[in-house]
Amino acid sequence: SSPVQHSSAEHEMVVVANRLPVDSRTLPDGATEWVTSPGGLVTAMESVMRTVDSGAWVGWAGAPGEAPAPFEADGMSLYPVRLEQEDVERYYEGYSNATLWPLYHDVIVDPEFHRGWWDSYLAANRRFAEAAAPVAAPGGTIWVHDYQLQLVPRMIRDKRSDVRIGFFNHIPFPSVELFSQLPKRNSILRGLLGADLLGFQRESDTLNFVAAVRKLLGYHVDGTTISVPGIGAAPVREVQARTFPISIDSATVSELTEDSAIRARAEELRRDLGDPERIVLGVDRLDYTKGIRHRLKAWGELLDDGSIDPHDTVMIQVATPSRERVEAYRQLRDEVELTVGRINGEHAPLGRPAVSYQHHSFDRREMTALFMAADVVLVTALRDGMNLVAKEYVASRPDLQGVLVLSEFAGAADELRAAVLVNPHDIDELKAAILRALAMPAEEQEEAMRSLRHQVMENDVQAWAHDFLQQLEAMHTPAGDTAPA
Ligand code: ADQ
Repeated sequence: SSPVQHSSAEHEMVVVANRLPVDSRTLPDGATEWVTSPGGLVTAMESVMRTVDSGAWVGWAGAPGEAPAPFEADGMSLYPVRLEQEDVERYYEGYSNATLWPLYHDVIVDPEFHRGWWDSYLAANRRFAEAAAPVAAPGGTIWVHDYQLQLVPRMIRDKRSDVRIGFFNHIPFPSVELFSQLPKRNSILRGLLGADLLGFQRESDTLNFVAAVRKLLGYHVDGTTISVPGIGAAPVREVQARTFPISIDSATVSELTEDSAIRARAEELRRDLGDPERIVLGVDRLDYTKGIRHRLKAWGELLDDGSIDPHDTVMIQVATPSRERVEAYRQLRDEVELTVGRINGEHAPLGRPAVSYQHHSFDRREMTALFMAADVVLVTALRDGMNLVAKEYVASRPDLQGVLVLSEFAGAADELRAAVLVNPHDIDELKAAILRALAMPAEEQEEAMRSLRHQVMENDVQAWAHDFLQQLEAMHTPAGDTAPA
């Protein structure tokens, strides 16, 4: 790939994430075209990037091997990081998704520990840091995202003492007892503490992190201020750990519901399902943290004991393909598909499903139509940093109808108190919650949905990003005004 022109690459704001916000598409003539992937983070950063003169995004372009040369997209400079096939297997599928992911989600499946994976995580993190450090302007801001890149803040700090460094963890941070299992746990903590501001989804995550720092590193902690001792004669640095619950682009989602084609599609969806009285919907990446098995178990039992009549109530389960090369995900897919097959075999009326199972992706418009058609949405995560599906459903219901059943173990439960909150491990409780949601009178739905909407519309992803960056700005005056030679 062609080299980055460091001297000319001085960006006030640099985002570092595992993935770039674009996907490549090969055109008929063999050329590559880049298409923006409209994730929540991209949306959040768009509004931030508009307020700075020049923004950059550092990340992997999604294909192993040689990285494309830096390029411009949507008014941002994109700096692709190279990952070889072996890095993808060890750093990404291995240490990130088979070690950290299960451990940080309270060991729903056993985390795997392999020394080779750690070496690869370290090397890949270094590559991201080396790509990010030179592109920030003197005194600029670098915002690092998520569990794949926990060593990056410190690595950047070692090269650039003049920049502000923020880190946001999108997934939970586990209790110190669980975190202590992690080989190289102290390196992870020290890596994170290279940042000036560390953001977490819920208050309990922030407290867990601070407790781990206190217990495992023995650093002085005063509330959420952590004193990181300097090496040698270097002064003590103060690092803040705070809570910033992420959100969605609420207004855009809500406005989509006014689109007449999407409204028509919502009605058509119901007709296609045989015009049931009730539609119950689940939307998740096919991930063991999402509690899909628990949900199907509850649903199957409700059909078995006759509490739900499949002639008038249909469940749609959208399960986006995810991490299909990781063993636990293959196994989950098999189990989910077996269970759906069994439920349909036993309960589906001729010619229509009891559970309509969709193992593919939908675009935003189709997703909005689904939310508009759904009388009940089930979010039954066993552990989830936030869960944006819960917020998307609320934003899709300006009509103030529909019921959200929400797991206490999703970060969203801290804010969405008017949902029907459940412990998804308790199948009886989950069944009762589903029945309660299905029976909820319109006025009660309206009251709950009004309160939920107030929360989601007021606190959107733009506000989240601005809040984080404002606090980062406020807490740290960069040491020098010039980048090191
Ligand atoms: P995820 O684990 O991916 O995110 P979530 O917050 O629910 O979980 O976000 C999933 C997104 O993908 C939603 O916007 C949803 O609409 C979309 N999606 C799901 N299935 C889809 C499909 N079939 N087609 C199209 N879109 C689909 C991680 C953490 C979360 C945290 C987010 C953001 O695990 O806890 O909320 O990051 O920080």
